[in-house]
Amino acid sequence: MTTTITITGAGGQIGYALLFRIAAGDLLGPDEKVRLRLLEIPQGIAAAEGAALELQDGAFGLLQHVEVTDDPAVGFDGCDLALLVGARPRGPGMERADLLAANAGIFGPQGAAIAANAASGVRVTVVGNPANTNALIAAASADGLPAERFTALTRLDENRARAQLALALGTPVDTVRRVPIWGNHSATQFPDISHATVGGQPVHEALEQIVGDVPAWLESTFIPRVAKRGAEIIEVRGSSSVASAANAAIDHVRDWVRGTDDWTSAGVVSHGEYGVPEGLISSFPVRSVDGEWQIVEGLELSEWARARVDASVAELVEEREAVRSLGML
Ligand code: NAX
Repeated sequence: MTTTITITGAGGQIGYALLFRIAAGDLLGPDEKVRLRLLEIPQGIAAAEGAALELQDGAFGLLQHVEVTDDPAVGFDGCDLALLVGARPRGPGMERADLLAANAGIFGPQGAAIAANAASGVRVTVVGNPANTNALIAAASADGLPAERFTALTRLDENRARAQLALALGTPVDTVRRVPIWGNHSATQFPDISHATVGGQPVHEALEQIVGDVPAWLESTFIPRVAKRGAEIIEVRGSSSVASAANAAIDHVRDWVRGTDDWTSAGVVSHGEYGVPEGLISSFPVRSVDGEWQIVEGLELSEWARARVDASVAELVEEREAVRSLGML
C-alpha cells in the first residue's frame, strides 16, 4: 500500500523537520510506502524544491514519489493525510482580526480544495496557527466531508505538560499518563492533571510529596510553564519550536491512523461534549479507535478546572465570532 501525504508550508521549518521523519517511516511504520506532495506558495517553492532534492539524497526505501506544487488542486490530489502547516504569521502591528482574516483566506480555499481533490477518507491535521480556528474554517469549507476529518494539533502542549511533570517527579516521561489539554492551542489552554497517573499512582498524590501545595504549584509554575513554553524556546533557542512540533504532529497522525492504548489530546469537533458549543474545534481528552478520534466522556471537572476549560473555550467562541463577523464563515 502507498499513502499519499500532503504537507502545506513544506518549505518552512516544521515542514523540513516533518518530511524526513515521514520518509523514514516514523509516521506509518516500516512497511507503508509514502507519496509526498509538498504544497507551497510561490515564495516558498524554491525551499520546498530544495527539500525534495534532499529527500532524493536520503534514498529512503519507503518514499515512492515527491511532488512540489503551488496549486492546491495538485497538492491535495488523492491525498489520504493532510498536514496543514503553512499559515500566515502575525506581522508587526497586525491586529488579531487581521490575523484571523488572513488565515481564513488560506484555510477556507484549502478546505474546499481538499473536499474537491483528496481521497474520500482524507484525514486533516492543522498545525498552522491559530490552529483550532483554522481547522474550523477548513472544515466549514469542505463540502461533503464530515467535520470529524478536521483536527487541530494540541499534542505538543500535551507532550510539554507530560515532560514537565516527569521532570518535577524525577521519573521517565513514559510513566506519566492521562494529561489532557482542554480548549485552544493558545495561552489559555488548560493542561489538566486531575486524572493523571505516574506509574499507576495519581500524579496529584505524588506531586504533593514533592511540591507540597499542588494547586498553588499548578497555578504559579506548571500551567504557565506549559502555556508559555513556545516563548521560552524562542528566547533560549532564538527561533520557534520546530523539531518538537514536527514530532508532536507525527504522534497525532500516527495515533489517529493506528489507534491509542490510552488517552491523549487533540483538537476535534465538539458535539456539545462537556458543554463546549457544538461545531467548535476544541482540544479534549481523546482516544483513537478504529481510525476515529473519540472524546473521553464522563470525566469529573472540579469547579476550578471547569473555569479553566470555560475560559479557553470562550476564546474559541470569540475567534469563531470574529471570523463570522468578517463574513468568512
Ligand atoms: P515557517 O514560516 O518556517 O514556514 C511556514 C511555511 O508556510 C513557509 O514556507 C510559507 O511559505 C508557507 N505558507 C504560507 N502560506 C501558505 C499557503 N497558503 N499554502 C502553503 N504554504 C504556505 O513556519 P514554521 O516554523 O514551519 O511554523 C508553521 C506554523 O506552525 C506556524 O503557523 C506556527 O505558528 C505553527 N505552530 C503550531 C504549533 C502547534 O502546536 N499547533 C507549534 C509550532 C508552531 O508554532
